[in-house]
Amino acid sequence: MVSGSAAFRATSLANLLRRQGRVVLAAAACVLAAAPAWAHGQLESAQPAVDSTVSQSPQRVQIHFTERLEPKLASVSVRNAIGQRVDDGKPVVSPADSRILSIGLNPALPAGTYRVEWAITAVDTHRTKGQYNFTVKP
Ligand SMILES: [Cu+2]
Repeated sequence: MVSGSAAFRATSLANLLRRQGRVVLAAAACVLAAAPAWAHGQLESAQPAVDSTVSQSPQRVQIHFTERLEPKLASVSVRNAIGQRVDDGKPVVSPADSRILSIGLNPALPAGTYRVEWAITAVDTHRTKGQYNFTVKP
């Protein structure tokens, strides 16, 4: 026959194990969330290319990501050296390939360095962001 206190101890142990199980699960989730950057939507390539110099004003900035994007949660902006936006404010995720995000630019950008800032949520729900420059030098 199990005494009251033994039963209590057994219950406590079971609760402790359950709690530790949750801690282990939470830790595993953290490790997964902190998985290497390649597991999330990262910039794969861009036109104009990252840190490139182009001789003609581009009509659009187009970024290829490593993962498919949630179109409603994708943003990108392009600013000149004094922080003014030079894009049309309408980021587009390609209907044909949801890894491609683009935005139109003002016509005939003057010579200068432009900063592209992007923020996306991949279909795996992970949000990533980044920025890079390109230079127009006719
Ligand atoms: Cu991810």
